[in-house]
Amino acid sequence: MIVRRYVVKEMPEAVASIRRELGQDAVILSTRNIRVRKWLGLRSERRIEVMAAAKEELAATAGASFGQALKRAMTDPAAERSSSWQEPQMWSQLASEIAEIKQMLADVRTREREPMRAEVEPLLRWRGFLQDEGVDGVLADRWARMAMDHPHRSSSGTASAQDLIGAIQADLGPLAHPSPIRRDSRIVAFVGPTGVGKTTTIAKIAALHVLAGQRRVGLLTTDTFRIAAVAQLKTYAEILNVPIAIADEPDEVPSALASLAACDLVLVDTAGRNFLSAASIDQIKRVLGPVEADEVLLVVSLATKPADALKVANMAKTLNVDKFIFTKLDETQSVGMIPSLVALCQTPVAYVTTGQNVPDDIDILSVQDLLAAAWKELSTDG
Ligand SMILES: Nc1nc2c(ncn2[C@@H]2O[C@H](COP(=O)(O)OP(=O)(O)O)[C@@H](O)[C@H]2O)c(=O)[nH]1
Ligand SMILES: [Mg+2]
Repeated sequence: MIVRRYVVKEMPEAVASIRRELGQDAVILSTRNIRVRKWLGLRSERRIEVMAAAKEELAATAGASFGQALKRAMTDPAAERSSSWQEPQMWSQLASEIAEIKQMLADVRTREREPMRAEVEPLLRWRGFLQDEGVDGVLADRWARMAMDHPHRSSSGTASAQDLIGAIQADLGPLAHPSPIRRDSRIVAFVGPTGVGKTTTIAKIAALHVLAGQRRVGLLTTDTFRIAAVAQLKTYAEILNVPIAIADEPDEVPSALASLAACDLVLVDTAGRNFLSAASIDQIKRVLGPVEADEVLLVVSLATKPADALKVANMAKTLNVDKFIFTKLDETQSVGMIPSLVALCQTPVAYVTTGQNVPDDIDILSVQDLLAAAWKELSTDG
């Protein structure tokens, strides 16, 4: 709908202009007498204001763009804004036309975006997978992009586990590989929050070494905080028939270690502490000093919230942690915490534990193994 305002001296003059500019089917909407100022407002003259509308022209301009029609209406001196635009009928027609144009624009945009979506679909799927697994958001984004940008992507159209895991492996380098206790390490200390499975994991590792029969294993506990904790390790020592030493205080550690001099692998249990407290970390540090461990393993439960696990790992930095042990894989559906912590702390994984059974429920797994299993599970579920 085109509405134009004509200001004329006589009505025939307006009719002629309307027919010429808006066509034969234009309709006159209203007429009224007005006064227009002349000579810098000193004089005024009588005029007739005529509002006219052309439906035909609407059809013509609809073929052109809305922008062009609007521009023409705005720049055309004959098309001044008029009060008759406020007529409800016209407003509603205009509103419905604007809604129609908006819809057309939205359709065009959607069509433009579609090929783009198909192109980034693998990126979205990889990122979604990692985030669902509990990988830190920034890392999930980084790894999904790396998989996208990999020059030798195996399947350019689809999101394959191989491409994503390959990208993560490339980013982590040697840290992606499992890093169990070294052959040349004699004293290995286990630290971590309360109840994560330190003592149970020590029992598993001790049992595997006893079964392998290659190293003489000894146990040292500094966890005398709870009577039950000492009893727990003593029970395992008895079952495995390995020597055990107990150090109540840090200054008792050297003599306890001396009693295990015949052992070529000493596993040191420590009291579980609140790792979010700096004072607790200091206490562990005091115990670890005289232990002089060849390796310090931080035990983290996969049943912990990823954000809390990251805080624990950050707090543990001052303990010179060499490796992680992730416990309770059987109690979680998501493994994202593992690559996240490995990348953020630049620390590899020694073992992953998968249940309460000693010694069976422990594994040496790479980040790739864990992610591949998680992806497979997701595909089977889906
Ligand atoms: N489900 C499950 N439970 C575990 C695992 N490892 C240890 N636990 C259990 O966690 C609880 C605490 O273990 P414990 O070794 O005493 O923890 P600590 O306080 O860190 O020494 C015990 O009930 C263990 O049986 C695991 O891998 N999976
Ligand atoms: Mg314990």
